[in-house]
Amino acid sequence: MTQFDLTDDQREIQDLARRFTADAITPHAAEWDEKHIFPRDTIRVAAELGFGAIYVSESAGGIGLGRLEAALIMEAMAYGCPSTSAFISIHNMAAWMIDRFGGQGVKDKYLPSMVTMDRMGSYCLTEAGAGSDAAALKTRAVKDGDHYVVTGSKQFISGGGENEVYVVMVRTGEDGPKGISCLVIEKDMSGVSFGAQERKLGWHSQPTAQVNFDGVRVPVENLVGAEGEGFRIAMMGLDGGRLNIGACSLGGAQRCIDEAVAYTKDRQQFGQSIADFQNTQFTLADMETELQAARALLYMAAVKVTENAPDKTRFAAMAKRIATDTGSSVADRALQLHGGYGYLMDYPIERLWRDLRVHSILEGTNQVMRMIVARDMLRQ
Ligand code: FAD
Ligand code: 2MC
Repeated sequence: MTQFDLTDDQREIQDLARRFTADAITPHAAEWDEKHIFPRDTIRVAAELGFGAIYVSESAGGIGLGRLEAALIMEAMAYGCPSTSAFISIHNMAAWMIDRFGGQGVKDKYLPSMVTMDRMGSYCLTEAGAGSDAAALKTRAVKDGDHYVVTGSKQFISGGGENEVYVVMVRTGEDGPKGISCLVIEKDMSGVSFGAQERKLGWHSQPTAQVNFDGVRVPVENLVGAEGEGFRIAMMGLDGGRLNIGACSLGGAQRCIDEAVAYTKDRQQFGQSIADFQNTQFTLADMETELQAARALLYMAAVKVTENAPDKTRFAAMAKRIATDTGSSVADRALQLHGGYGYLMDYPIERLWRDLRVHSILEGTNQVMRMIVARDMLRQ
């Protein structure tokens, strides 16, 4: 084993995730996409393997692995369905925030059922007026005895309307990042309501909706971290979330490459297989080279986040940016190599193309990723 290889344990978890994907995800993903089916039962089976709490501590019921292992799992599941894999990633992010920063009360209340994914978790940062400028959020939580009273609205929430647990960034103090806190809010609390399901280009196997809070009374015990720490907690959650979204692009793009290799060997034009054209070969070679380069950076960034390295945020941002842009570009070239058939739903490429597209936008746009990288470079 060299320093660039996965360990035996990492290969084992990767194999487990690949087998699960081949059995339970890949055969169904096209139908989930076409009919907009949210595969709750399959997701619960993923949780039985520990994939609902990959980096939640073992003491809280998670499997306590690192971020590289999480990336391997997300990448493997995205080979079958990037949308479902990303949904599980967001749940992991929400569960980790509770485990890492919550008090014993909030952990005991939510983590056992989140680990099994009997209750699924959403991450609520974005608002209509606060997207890239997340610290401008306005959802307000005002203390009233042993409760916070929460009023406001979160936009684009993955799992919105379906999930049971919402990890919500709210304003408890001054304007800007220092006035933000993190609260766990339940679907069934009085005053919680949801917008209509959004109609999207991709990510059809998971719901997305606005989440509204109208005077919701939330026990003070549901505060995660101290008042004013919410923005930092949200950003630390995203360091890992961004790796996972990048890994979802790697997995989806790998599938595109494998499909393109098989298709171009099989498809005959001008009396030969289209894989015999140098254009096809150079295109495949570039797809493979660029994806491997993105994967190498993402795995390195994942190790840095596990080890809490000082430059982990910069590396997570670089990795998210390159993995998601490369993933989409690989999917696009795979579609081109399939010709007209790539555009049809009979082949998986168009679904993967649609699913990967949003990865350059959410969990921080790729412009925001560049902002994070450049700010860190110029700070030094
Ligand atoms: P804007 O911030 O309005 O950006 C518009 C454009 O301006 C972008 O190209 C952006 O890069 C650019 N831009 C903005 N500021 C700058 C700048 N300073 N410099 C250069 N360019 C800039 N959010 C959650 O909290 N939880 C979720 O579960 C969640 N799930 C999502 C699921 C889906 C399907 C989608 C589409 C979004 C989801 N989001 C979620 C929201 C997502 O994180 C935001 O859409 C994203 O952060 C961008 O915010 P915005 O859409 O308001 O775009
Ligand atoms: N880890 C720890 N702390 C962090 C951090 C990180 N990764 N990033 C920022 N902070 C701290 C930072 O150190 C600062 O604290 P202090 O003043 O004590 O030094 C504080 O947080 C404020 O940070 P900034 O000054 O950088 O805040 P600013 O408002 O300038 O912008 C920016 C930060 C643009 C990076 C942030 O708003 C951002 O990431 N925007 C994109 C929003 C986003 O990613 N949304 C995703 C929603 S989730 C989603 O899409 C899903 C699908 C789930």
